Formats: sequence, structure tokens, C-alpha cells
Amino acid sequence: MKLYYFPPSPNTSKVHAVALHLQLPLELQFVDISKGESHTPEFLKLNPTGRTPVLQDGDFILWESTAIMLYLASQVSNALWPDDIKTRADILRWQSWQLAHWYQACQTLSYENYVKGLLQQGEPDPQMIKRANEQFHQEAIVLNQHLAERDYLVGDTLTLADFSVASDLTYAELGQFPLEPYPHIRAWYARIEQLPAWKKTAPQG
Ligand SMILES: N[C@@H](CCC(=O)N[C@@H](CS)C(=O)NCC(=O)O)C(=O)O
Repeated sequence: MKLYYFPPSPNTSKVHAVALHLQLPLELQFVDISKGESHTPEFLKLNPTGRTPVLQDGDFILWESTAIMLYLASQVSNALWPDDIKTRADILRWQSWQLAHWYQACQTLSYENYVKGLLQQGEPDPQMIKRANEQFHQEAIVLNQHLAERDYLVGDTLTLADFSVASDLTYAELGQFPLEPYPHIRAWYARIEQLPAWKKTAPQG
């Protein structure tokens, strides 16, 4: 299987981390999105949205990082994506929450407080930051409360849900995420950061 990837992106790093954690061999193909390489005619044939990551498995092409993680974790029997249907639904619940709510707040803070300056795209927008901080607190309260009673998001072991939700904290420090009031999120994220696969794939910022 071949992964078209952009290592500084959490959407790429969580997919790559899952593959390493499961010891699934991947051929890696760097796509430099900062040079427009995800919008070439060749790449748009793989992913018409012009985004990374993309997985190629023979004739099968898959884009969207969450779908790629599910596909990878379905290759072998493993605890990240166990067979039990209620556990699977629970994992999907957290992945759905991440895509619909958590990602929005985290992405805006990362962009306004860090990426914008990095790419010289202007000053942070105080209104956007205020709104994203409000959104962040609204969701972080729920996540923190959930993690107060457990070490991982679903059941008592690491699953795909942890990879999905943790990936948005990759730029928490550089993006000035207001994490101080949330000790359980910080402790959980510190656990995820200790995973060998996470250490090998986490962007350096
Ligand atoms: N929902 C998509 C988001 C992918 C995405 O936004 N990828 C960004 C990097 S973080 C990208 O490749 N952007 C290139 C572009 O938009 O030109 C996923 O989860 O895979």
C-alpha cells in the first residue's frame, strides 16, 4: 500500500501512526502541499479535493484520513478496531465528534495562532480566535469529563478514537490552545505522546 502524505499535517501523521502501530508496511510518497503538489492534474486524479493523505492499495484509492485509518485497521485483527459492534460504534461516535466539532475549534486555533504566521498569511484574527476559544472550551469540558474516569476514550485500551481525537492536539502549544483547565485531557495526551508510533510520526512544529 502506498500513502501520499505530507508529514507536518496531523491528518497525515495520525494515519501514519496507525500503520506503524499495527506494523503495516507502507510505501511513502511525499506530496509537498506548500508547493501546490496536491493540485497537479495527476494528484487530482487520485483525490479531486486536492488534499492529503491519500492511500493507494492496488486499484483502490482512498482519501479522507478517518476512512484510511479504518481501512488500515481492518487489514489485521487488532485492539484499535475490535470486532465488537458496540465498541466500533463507540469509536465512530468519537471520530464523528472529532470531525464535526473538535477539529473545527482546534484547526482554527492552530491556523490563527501558528500556521498563518508560518505561511506569512497575515495577522491572527481576534474575532476568529475568540470564537474558536469558546468552541474549544465547549468541547474540551466534555472530553475532560469523559477522561476523568478512564485512560483511553473507548473501553480500557487504546483505539482508533484516541488517534483521531489526539491528532488535533498536535499543535496545541504552538496554537496556544487553552488547555490549562483540563488536567485529564493533558494527562491522556501525554500518554498518547509516549506511543512509539506517535513519537516517530508526530510533526516537529
Ligand atoms: N478531511 C480531510 C482533510 C485533509 C486536509 O485538509 N489535508 C490538508 C493538509 S492538513 C491538505 O492536504 N491541504 C492541501 C490543500 O488544501 O491544498 C482528511 O481528514 O483527510
